[in-house]
Amino acid sequence: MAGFAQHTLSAGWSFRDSADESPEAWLPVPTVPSVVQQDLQANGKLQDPFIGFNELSARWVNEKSWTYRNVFQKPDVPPGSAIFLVFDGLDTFAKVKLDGQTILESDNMFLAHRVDITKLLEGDGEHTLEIDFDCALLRARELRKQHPDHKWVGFNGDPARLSVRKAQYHWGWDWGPVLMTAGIWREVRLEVYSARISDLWTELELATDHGNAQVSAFAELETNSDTSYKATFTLSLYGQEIAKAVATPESNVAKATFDVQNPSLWWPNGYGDQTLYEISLSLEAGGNKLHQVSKKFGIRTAEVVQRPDKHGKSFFFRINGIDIFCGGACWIPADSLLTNITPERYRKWIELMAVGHQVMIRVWGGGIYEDESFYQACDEVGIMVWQDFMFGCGNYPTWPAILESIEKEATYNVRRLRHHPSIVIWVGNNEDYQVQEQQGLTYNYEDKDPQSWLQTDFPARYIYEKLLPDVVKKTSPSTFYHPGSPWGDGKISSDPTVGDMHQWNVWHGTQEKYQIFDTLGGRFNSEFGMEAFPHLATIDYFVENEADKYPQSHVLDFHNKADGHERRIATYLVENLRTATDLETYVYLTQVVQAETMMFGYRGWRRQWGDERHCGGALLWQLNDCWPTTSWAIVDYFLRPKPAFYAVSRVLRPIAIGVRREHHDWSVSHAQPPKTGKYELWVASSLRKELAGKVELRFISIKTGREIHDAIVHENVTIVPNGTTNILEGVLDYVADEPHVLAARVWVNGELLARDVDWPQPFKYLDLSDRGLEVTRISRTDDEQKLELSTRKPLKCLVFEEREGVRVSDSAIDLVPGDDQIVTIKGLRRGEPQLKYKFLGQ
Ligand code: BMA
Repeated sequence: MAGFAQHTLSAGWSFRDSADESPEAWLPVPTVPSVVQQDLQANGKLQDPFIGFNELSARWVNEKSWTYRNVFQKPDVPPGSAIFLVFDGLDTFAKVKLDGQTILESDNMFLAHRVDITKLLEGDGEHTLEIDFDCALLRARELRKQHPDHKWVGFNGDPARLSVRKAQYHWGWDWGPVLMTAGIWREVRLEVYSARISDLWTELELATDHGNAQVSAFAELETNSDTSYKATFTLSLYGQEIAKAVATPESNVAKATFDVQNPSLWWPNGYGDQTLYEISLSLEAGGNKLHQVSKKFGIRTAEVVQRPDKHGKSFFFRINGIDIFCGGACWIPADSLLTNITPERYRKWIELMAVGHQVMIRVWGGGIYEDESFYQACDEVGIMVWQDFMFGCGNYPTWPAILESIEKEATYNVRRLRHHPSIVIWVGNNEDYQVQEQQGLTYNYEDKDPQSWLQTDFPARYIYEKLLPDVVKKTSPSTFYHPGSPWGDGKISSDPTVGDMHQWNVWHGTQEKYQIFDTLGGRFNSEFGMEAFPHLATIDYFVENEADKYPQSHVLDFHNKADGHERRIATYLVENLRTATDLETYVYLTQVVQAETMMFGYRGWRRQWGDERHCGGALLWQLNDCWPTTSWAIVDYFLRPKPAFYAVSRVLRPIAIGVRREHHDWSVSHAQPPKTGKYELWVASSLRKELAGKVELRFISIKTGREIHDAIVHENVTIVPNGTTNILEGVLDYVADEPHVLAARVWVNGELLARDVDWPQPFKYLDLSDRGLEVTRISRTDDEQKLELSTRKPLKCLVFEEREGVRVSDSAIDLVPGDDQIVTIKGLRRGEPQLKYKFLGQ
């Protein structure tokens, strides 16, 4: 018997508009996987839709159907083997024909397919594969029309999208263009085999003392009943085999159990190693090796702790018995054209998170179940994944065929991803319960009969509270399932005492001041955000005319899809900063606002972690962009971090210090200065050891740079592990004092570990001219230099230019006299111009 062979069908494709049957209509496809917009661009039929207003001139593509064709040679098929055509993903309404015969029809882009084509390929030689992709935009509208009784409501994109199992952001979102892709978006190949390992997975039991782990390995096989097989499982660590077990498969299942003594555990970044074990299975018959499959997995436990406490009911993650404050970000697909994203680009995104001390990423429900390489990077770097199922911002329909498709989709994707130690939670949807609440759709928590939910005007409750949890329980039983983001045990989804919460009353909603962000949080803040412009270099990419490079230009507005963005950005700018009209300064100012907003949120929520896990984590909206745009992203489409990235990174360091004065709302008090006010100082630690530290607080005049009081120094402070140490409280005498900053630092064993500077608010009232900044290069090698920053007077938010290939160790820096800071710049070659920088009031 012959072994498993595969032939990727990436070359030799052509495509055409399905309606154009002329022979000249066929155009070459550079490579598959691809989507039609890419292929049209490659043929000069479409301009880069990310530039200028090109999105509009690409609209015609959205309304067409497309046909892809490949003529291939029949591969060698040894006797006893069958031949399968395998698709890892088709986007979306696809009819697949082989030599004119329909062999597959699919309407769900999140599914893979496998078709036995042995019979059809009986004749040798060439065969023609043709795939018609019907227009998803129009099909969605038809489906909607066919179901007039359903309430088609939601936010973002045409509500007809709810009828189609295709990435929902393709219909346009409040950060993304309408680009309806179509095509073979994941690998397609021929597989030839007599027997196959169709799945391989492990289930783990880790002893509470972590002294040993039982690893049960399972495999599902496709075999012939009249052959006897041998299945050999191998367990390895760092490429070395550590155990082996031979099993005789029974009814297409093989199983082995390993006892691993003193296992090396998988930990999130910053908490320990990201050890990955490898399980492989080799299938043999009659001395022939038929197929081999390997998977990497981690040994760890992951829990979501929900227990009653003084704040309500907790919601936090515990990994290997350690409570972990989940500072991180929400993730959207990294491109509107998904096939643009390479494994290297995924890797860069995930590595950037680790640099920023983030430990959790939330794969948001309006995108896709991500590529294998995304989760692999998360496993290796130690970023925990909060994985939504792909439903977002709508009232989803539940006719029988769509429910069946959803069940297949969920089962396929949970099976595909269940070995990744990074995935610690599956979540039913994004904000669909908010749609239910806002639209007054039926939801009676006490009604526990799933069939009855299907009869209501919110039938998708059946998906989130019956279908999906059943799939997770069956397929990945040790992974926690949560019905929605946000969701709070059937209470209103904005309840701050239970479950997770999306806090949009800064920016959207009531547009609260960002200075009070921490008071608006819940038990786990899985979304909150503030927009900022992307970097100038990114703007240069999509704004073609110099004349359009001003903050409110038509094309810049076009590259901001958020409702009311002008007035929201303007509100936060006008409330806080002296505004500007030149683009460069304007970009910078919006970024200062975003950095401050994120800092105020994270800093306070991390402090609350120490108060009985009042806040279990914070995932900002959003890490990334799918095209060059103004959005809530803290890193823009070209992976250029905005200042907020650095602000968040500082607040999430293993040891962080916080100092803040009481909020005084200047606008409601008619701009009268406060007469008095408290301040507080604390240290947050995510380390497992108790530490002894030294803490210092200085009071420095903004006008003169001199200290207006003696500094307060506390030697030998005990810093509690994995929590918050409240160190100081005091009262500021505003009448006697001149405007001053509170500058705090903490040292452990003589090493300066963290700083924080608290400023009087708002910045617009402060005179920040004449700061006396000095930037001195103190060392340089071929690709690294160190700059020393010093100042005569307190300075706010010094931001370095972001340049391709150049990394700065810190940016968005607050600097005070007597505390010089050193910044390392990597990747800047000799002879290249120095990085430009900007600070507030410059
Ligand atoms: C959240 C997300 C997205 C949206 C964002 C900004 O609620 O779930 O739907 O892009 O708000 O409005």
